[in-house]
Amino acid sequence: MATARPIRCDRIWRNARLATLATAAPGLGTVEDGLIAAAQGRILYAGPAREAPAFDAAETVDCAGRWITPGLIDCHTHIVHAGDRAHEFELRLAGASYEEIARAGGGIVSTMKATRAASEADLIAAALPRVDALIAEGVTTIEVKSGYGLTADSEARMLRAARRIGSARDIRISTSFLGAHAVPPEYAGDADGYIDAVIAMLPAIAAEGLADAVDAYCETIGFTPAQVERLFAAAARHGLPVKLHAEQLSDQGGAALAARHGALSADHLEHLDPAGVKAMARSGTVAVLLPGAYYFMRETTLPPIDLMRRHGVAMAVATDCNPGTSPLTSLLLAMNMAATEFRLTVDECLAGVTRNAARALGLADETGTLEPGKACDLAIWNIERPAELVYRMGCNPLHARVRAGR
Ligand code: DI6
Ligand code: FE
Repeated sequence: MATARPIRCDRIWRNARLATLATAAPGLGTVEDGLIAAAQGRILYAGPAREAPAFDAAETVDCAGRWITPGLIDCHTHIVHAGDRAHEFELRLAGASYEEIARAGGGIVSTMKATRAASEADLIAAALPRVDALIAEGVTTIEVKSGYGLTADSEARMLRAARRIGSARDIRISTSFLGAHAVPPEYAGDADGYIDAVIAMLPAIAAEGLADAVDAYCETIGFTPAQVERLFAAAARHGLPVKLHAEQLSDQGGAALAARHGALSADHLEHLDPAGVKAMARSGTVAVLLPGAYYFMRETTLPPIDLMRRHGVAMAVATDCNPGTSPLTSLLLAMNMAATEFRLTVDECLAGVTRNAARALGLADETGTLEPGKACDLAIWNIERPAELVYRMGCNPLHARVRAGR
């Protein structure tokens, strides 16, 4: 019988242990003696070397037994913003409350002022060191929200800056319009009027393709479910998927509202109730856990992790990188916090920054697992076992990062 001709490809990674996170595989979908082949930036094969077809590769990389995971995905960040809130951090250490700080012009409003005063180039320059910190840990996709401009021009400028980061660095950027982050001073006391203004921002943002999703902050200090409902209906009219900051400080029924709108994700969820868990399970809405904000704000109410497990709600883990409640630029440390504070398992943490994070961004067909047809986004690690990626704090064992096969 004629032997099959070798399949031409651009690159092969061999002599590697794979954590494929493959959709149907149990646990991490590990492969002991694995091989990955890629062509034109896409994965052709990822699996046991002994079962691989013959490849004729332009380049072969011997991984010397190192582990390979999918490139990491940080699916919830406010990484584009100007200024910082280090002074507030000192005030809080000295005993000031958030209300006192907010009344003194601190909080989101202080970041809003700095962001409104920044040019697009300033915003990019301020974000790049934070983006580079994530890239250094093997991150290949970052979600970036607006939400510190709170006017049509400044929100669009934030989203343009986010898009341009995807050109300034070899990184996939997913953007979320978060005009409904806080009520700006010019609308003080008129949250409904401001939601009308946010809805009026959508046509231009959609026409320019600036947002991949629409997000909102459903909270006592944010927007009510009724206001979020109006925004989500408008997002649907513009064909934009939605996601929601929900149940961070109280139970507003935000997650159930998000689930009713088929939201990609509901995020934070410390105060999520059983009805919300069931609604998310039914709609397939991903639970994005943000342990950095829980830790930094010294929260004490844990998200209902075990209930979400029992109902099969997919859980993701992200940094929530923002200057007020989670100035965190390490997704590895976010995984350690998710395990240490929220008791996620190692497998759940790794799925939370790969396969489930991709789902939270509507990118499940594009990235997040080592499977044929997906982008060849890889992280290659100097570790003996995957648990090391969650166990250590402040250590980065990345050996190499591959984005779209390069
Ligand atoms: N939840 C948060 O924790 C941040 N935004 C949000 O919706 C806070 C943002 C800030 O304090 O700058
Ligand atoms: Fe957030």
